[in-house]
Amino acid sequence: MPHAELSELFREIATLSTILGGNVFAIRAQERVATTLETTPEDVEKLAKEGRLREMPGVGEGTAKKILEFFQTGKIAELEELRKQVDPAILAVMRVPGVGPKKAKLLVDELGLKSVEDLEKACRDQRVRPIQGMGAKSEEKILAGIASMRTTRERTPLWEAREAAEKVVAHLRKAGGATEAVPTGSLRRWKDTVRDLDVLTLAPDPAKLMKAAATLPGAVEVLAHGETKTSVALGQDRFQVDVRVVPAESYGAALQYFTGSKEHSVRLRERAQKMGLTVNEYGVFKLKKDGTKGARVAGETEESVYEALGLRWIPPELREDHGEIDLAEKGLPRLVERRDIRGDVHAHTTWSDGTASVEEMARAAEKLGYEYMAITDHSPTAAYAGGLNAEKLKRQRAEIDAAQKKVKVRILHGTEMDILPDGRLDWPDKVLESLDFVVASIHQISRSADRAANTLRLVRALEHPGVDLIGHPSTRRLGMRPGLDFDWDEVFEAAKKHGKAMELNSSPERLDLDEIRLRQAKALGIPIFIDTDAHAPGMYGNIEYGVMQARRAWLAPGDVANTKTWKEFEKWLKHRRA
Ligand code: DGT
Ligand code: CA
Ligand code: CA
Ligand code: ZN
Repeated sequence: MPHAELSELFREIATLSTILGGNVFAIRAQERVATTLETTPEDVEKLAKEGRLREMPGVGEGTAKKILEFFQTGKIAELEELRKQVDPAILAVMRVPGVGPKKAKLLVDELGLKSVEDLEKACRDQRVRPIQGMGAKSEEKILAGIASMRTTRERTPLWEAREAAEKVVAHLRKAGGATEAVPTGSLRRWKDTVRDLDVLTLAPDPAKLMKAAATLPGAVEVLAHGETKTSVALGQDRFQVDVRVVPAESYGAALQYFTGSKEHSVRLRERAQKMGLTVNEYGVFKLKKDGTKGARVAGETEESVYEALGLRWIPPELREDHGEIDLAEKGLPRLVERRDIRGDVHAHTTWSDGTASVEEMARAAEKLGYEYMAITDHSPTAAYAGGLNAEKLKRQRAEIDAAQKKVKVRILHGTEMDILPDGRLDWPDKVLESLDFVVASIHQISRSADRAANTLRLVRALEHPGVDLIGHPSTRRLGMRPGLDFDWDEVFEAAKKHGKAMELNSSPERLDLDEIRLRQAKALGIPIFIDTDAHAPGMYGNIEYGVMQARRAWLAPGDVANTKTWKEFEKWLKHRRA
């Protein structure tokens, strides 16, 4: 099994050695090791433990030592040393397509570049062509490379941004000495996708913090570098990270300001004005008669900022100017919380494309304190996902009965059944009647189908008495493809008419229904199940994403069907089936 991380480290050794003019044969050897690690069928860590690393092609004594070092310490000292010796500007310039390590070093050395922007300017000013081996053509090519590298996707899925943020925060604490480092902006507000990452920090040595920000691992370009703000582009996608450092006394005000949303903050400032106050990222201040700023009244904590404006603290996920500010005078309505969730009704096992058994999934649900859970493996048409046939479904029931004897959590035997392109269902009625819970989902996507056909597909499924819940209704995959085009009014009307529920699929790749549709469904009184579509026990934890999105849509516990106790839920199911 390939070891991607180690492979990348060896590739980095080769690249850095090339820049530093290392021995060509030694460099080739490192590259070979990188390729081996990238493609090996062996478990490298196991080989290391058993002292068998040298059985891998191209791995000699020196390499084996480095691999062992990596497993023991998490790093390779030689690589750390090389990283120190190489000018980060060279690494940044190397990310321009068509610019290799040697050319990057030449350009940086000859032109004193600090960033890709400097290189861009040098090309425009025709300062590259006089360099030995370069010409007018080279300038053109470099400019084209820079342009292509700047065309990136607009928004990044929240889960990816959160993963990046975790690394950024760890680096700023470790290398920058940050005492506080928190992601703000849309990420803190749990928006399903974010444009960029805004990190706010406190640090005893702000210059050191800014330097750490400029040298974030994976940074391909430093976009801005100042005393209080540094911005970099990370990775191939050039995901932008803005890092700010503020004085401790304005931390709360800055946290509020950079969390936004802009609309929320604008509304907050209007309120301040009426109270004879003014708010900015440094604090809340008295407003003097002549309109200038007077004494500071709050700012150290976020709570103090809201308090100075006569408000209770507002959770970030609600800060979108949807009426939260006026309500926060007296207290916001009680919205759904993680602890309200009493069961997860969408999960897969090894019977189809999950990684764990029925019992393992049930135990994981039980550990979360759930009263009930449903096993919903795929139906026959979903062959690519190991869809079950009727015979297997029967055997699965036996396994569920056996598992039920060992756990307290109530296990429902369900299915996630494909809704076929014409709206027919993948299981015959007789099978549906034998199941405890039926999720119906669209998986095969036909881009040629139009809005009317898509709508009919869902409406037909909603009309069928055997269906309880529509899974990931829009079919969107964040950062990959938008949802299908539906007439949502018609879809929700059918759900309402037939007493069906709609899913908020908490898989961070989906988060489907989205906020807007959730509000629409809530207004119509359509029950929403927040579930995870877990394919492994650890994935039940994704419920947090769903709950936060539900809160952004202002769903209360009563709007969410799986806040019901098992008794209530059982009644609901019986009533539906009667
Ligand atoms: P996005 O587009 O996903 O990055 O969304 P945000 O909300 O993270 O937006 P961003 O990164 O432009 O700014 C972060 C926060 O900083 C924003 O939520 C509020 C604050 N902010 C930025 N620019 C302005 C501005 O011009 N006026 C106000 N009032 N606030 C701003
Ligand atoms: Ca942002
Ligand atoms: Ca920003
Ligand atoms: Zn599923």
